[in-house]
Amino acid sequence: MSNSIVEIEDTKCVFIFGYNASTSHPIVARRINHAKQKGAKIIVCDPRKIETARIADIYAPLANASNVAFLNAMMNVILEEGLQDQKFIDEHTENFDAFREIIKSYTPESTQHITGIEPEMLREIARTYATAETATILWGMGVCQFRQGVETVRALASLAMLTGNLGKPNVGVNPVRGQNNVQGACDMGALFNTLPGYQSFQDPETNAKFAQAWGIPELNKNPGVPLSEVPHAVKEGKIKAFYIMGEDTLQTEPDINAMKQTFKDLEFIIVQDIFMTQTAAEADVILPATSCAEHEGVYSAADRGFQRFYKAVEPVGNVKDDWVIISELATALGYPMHYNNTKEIWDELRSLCPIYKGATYEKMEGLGYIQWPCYDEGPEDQGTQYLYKNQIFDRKGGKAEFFACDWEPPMEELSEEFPLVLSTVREVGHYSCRSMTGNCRALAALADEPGFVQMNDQDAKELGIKNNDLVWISSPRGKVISRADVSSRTNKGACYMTYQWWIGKCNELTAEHLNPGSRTPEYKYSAVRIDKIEDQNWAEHYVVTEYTKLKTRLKSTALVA
Ligand SMILES: Nc1nc2c(c(=O)[nH]1)N[C@H]1C(S)=C(S)[C@@H](COP(=O)(O)OP(=O)(O)OC[C@H]3O[C@@H](n4cnc5c(=O)[nH]c(N)nc54)[C@H](O)[C@@H]3O)O[C@H]1N2
Ligand SMILES: Nc1nc2c(c(=O)[nH]1)N[C@H]1C(S)=C(S)[C@@H](COP(=O)(O)OP(=O)(O)OC[C@H]3O[C@@H](n4cnc5c(=O)[nH]c(N)nc54)[C@H](O)[C@@H]3O)O[C@H]1N2
Ligand SMILES: [Mo]
Repeated sequence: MSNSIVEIEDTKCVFIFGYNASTSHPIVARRINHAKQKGAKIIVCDPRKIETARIADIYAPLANASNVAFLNAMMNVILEEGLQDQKFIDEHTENFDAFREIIKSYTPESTQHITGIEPEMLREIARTYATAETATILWGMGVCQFRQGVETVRALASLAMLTGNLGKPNVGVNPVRGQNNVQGACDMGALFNTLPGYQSFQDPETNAKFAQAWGIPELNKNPGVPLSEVPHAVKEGKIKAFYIMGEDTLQTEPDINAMKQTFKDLEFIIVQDIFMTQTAAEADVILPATSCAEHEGVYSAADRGFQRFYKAVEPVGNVKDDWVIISELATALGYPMHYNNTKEIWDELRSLCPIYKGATYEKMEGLGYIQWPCYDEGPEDQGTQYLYKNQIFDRKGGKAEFFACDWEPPMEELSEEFPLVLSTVREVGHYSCRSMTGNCRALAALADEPGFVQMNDQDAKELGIKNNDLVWISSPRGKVISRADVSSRTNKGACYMTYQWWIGKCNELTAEHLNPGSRTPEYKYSAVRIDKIEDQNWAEHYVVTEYTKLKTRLKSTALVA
């Protein structure tokens, strides 16, 4: 995020694009509510009428997978009506003319057949965002989980640049990242192509710095394999073993039936987790780790903020902290790795990464919150609340680069056999692969297998499906059972499943269609069909039987392990 979560409250316009805060991040949703109370305009662009849409000044139910067309049209209006910040554009940006050339043809009228949005509403949105004294953009997986995910992010950045909404408080481009520490995983270099602190192992000086600290001649200069390309590398025989740490691959990766084949082709699988998951049940070796309540460390929040967390309870059983397991494994492999505590690891990190250097354990003591970059160890440097101060950007010459591209349709096409869009999303009561929340009795009592498929009431009526009926959902890749959640809050022609369910597992339906830049799968667009089940008693019984079988299998595997 360029700016901070606390700043959301003090902006004059919150532009929410493909992000469902009240479900995914309730504490961010509170900030949005406070902004509304303080008089900010709220704009929501989402094909579903999400909670925040109810308090929005303007709610645009844009068509699934129309993001780039929508944003191009919005920027077209801003330019057409002269609402841009020309001074900012002239002084702090590049590539404006080429950008303008592409945007020119995307009028609200010419894009309506793609976005489904009335031209007058689109104009109103453009005016509201562009004329606000300060405006912030919040986005989420409704942007990233598309073939044009990277392009949409760049379009959103261009929108902020066009209106000068960067480099000051209460504005900015703000991807409100998913998990409590997904930002941290990236900050620490848990990516296939960077070192900690977003440094390049291909840069000779950086490479030498790390090699010296770790006592080796040189770091491998070749990038690794991105997670979503592992199945291909396995198929080609380039990967034979898979060490999975804190991921339930057989639940959360797309096209699970293909992934099951990948697991068969692998010679050796290690899983390091805190629960017996479907993935762990397939492992040759399980390394049981402590949970977040049983260890301490540092998280990075979505707005670059480091915060320490502390051990709350003593671990039970034969479990170790993740960092201890990694150290012992490295040592067993012939590279002696030893740390006495997490502070030693953190201090090593700080010594190697200039942007984290000043974020000491002392500053983060208690509820201390230090946002990177924080260069200086002295007490004056308390980190960076917002990026690009004085409109100086992280490119050579310090100018931001405009970007525009043409809208492209999603990778999968609807057909007579599979006429509905399936978009997969989150629900408030369960978390990702559900290993944690599914093992919590109170939460399971609120919602349980096989989960729900949200569908539009008119679509349901045409199919003869009633609210709470069990139904079959099929795609070219698989078929699963789910329970219909019928309402008018979802758009006609689309349905929505959450990816938490083990029996109603939507990833049997999704495809491994990747955005070429980020390698993120197009989880938000698959072609499916929904079929009514005549014998509901049989279906209820089927769900209970399958769920019991799965739980029994996981339990007995855990006992053997
Ligand atoms: N309770 C709970 N909270 C969670 C999680 C969880 O599993 N459970 N998961 C966490 C994780 S890992 C993440 S990444 C975050 C994600 O949090 P969010 O980004 O909120 O994720 P989603 O609900 O997947 O998608 C956001 C919205 O995108 C909309 N959308 C779908 N298609 C389009 C489109 O074409 N255009 C636009 N503009 N919008 C579209 C969907 O309707 C949805 O409301 O949540 C985190 N928080
Ligand atoms: N169809 C569809 N699929 C999706 C998505 C979608 O929108 N639609 N969203 C995608 C996104 S954004 C994400 S982030 C992924 C999330 O997918 P995953 O990363 O697979 O799911 P999580 O539930 O976050 O947790 C992974 C595992 O970490 C374990 N764990 C928890 N704490 C610890 C710990 O301290 N140490 C260790 N070693 N393990 C621990 C949990 O028990 C769990 O098994 O799913 C992706 N899959
Ligand atoms: Mo995520």
